[in-house]
Amino acid sequence: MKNPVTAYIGLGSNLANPAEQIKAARAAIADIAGVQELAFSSVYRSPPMGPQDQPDYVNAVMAIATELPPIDLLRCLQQIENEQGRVRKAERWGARTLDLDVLIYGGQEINLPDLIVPHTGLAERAFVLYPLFEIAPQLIVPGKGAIAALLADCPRNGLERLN
Ligand code: ATP
Ligand code: 5RX
Ligand code: CA
Ligand code: CA
Ligand code: CA
Repeated sequence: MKNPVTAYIGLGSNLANPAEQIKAARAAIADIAGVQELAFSSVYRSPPMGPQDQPDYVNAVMAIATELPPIDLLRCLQQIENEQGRVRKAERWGARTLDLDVLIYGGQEINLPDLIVPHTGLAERAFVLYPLFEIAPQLIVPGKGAIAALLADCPRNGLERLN
C-alpha cells in the first residue's frame, strides 16, 4: 500500500441482529480495495442517544490503513450501509441496520459539504470514545486533544461491553 493513512471507523446498528450486522460490516470494510484492518475494538451495547424511541445500539470502532482519499472512503462505507439494508427515513437519527462513520482520518481536519472529520459528535459520545480508547489509547484527536482526556470527561451512560 502506498502512503497509507490510519483512519478510524465507527460502526453502529440497532436493527436486524445488530451484532451480526457489525460482524458483516467488519468483513466488508476489510474487503475494500485500498483498505486493510489494523485493529477492532470490543463490541458494546448502549441505550440510544438522541431520539430514545428505538432499540438499544451495538457499537464498535475499527482502525484501518487506507490509501483511499477520505471522500472515496466515505462513499465505500455508504455503499456497505446500503448493501446491508439501510433505509433512510424522514426522521433524523432513526433506527438503522448499519451506520458507518469516518471518525478520524490521519491527522487531518476535513470540512467538506458531505464529510466533517474528526466526526462532529466524537467527543461527547461514550459509544465512540470507549471503544476508540481501547484500540488507540495514545491517540490525539485532531483539534480536540488526547483521547484519554476526552474519555475522562465522558460518563459511560449505560455503555456495556459485550465481548
Ligand atoms: P451522526 O453523524 O450525528 O452520527 P448519523 O450517523 O445518523 O448521525 P447519517 O444519516 O448516517 O447521520 O449521515 C448524514 C450525513 O452525514 C451523510 O450523508 C454524510 O454525508 C454526512 N457526514 C459528514 N461527516 C461524516 C463523517 N465523518 N462520517 C460519515 N458521514 C458523515
Ligand atoms: C444524535 C448521537 C444525538 C448522539 C446521535 C447512535 C446524540 C446513538 C449510536 C447509540 C445515534 C446520532 N446511540 N444515537 N449508538 N447513533 N448508543 O450509534 S443517532 Cl446526543
Ligand atoms: Ca482490503
Ligand atoms: Ca453516526
Ligand atoms: Ca452516519
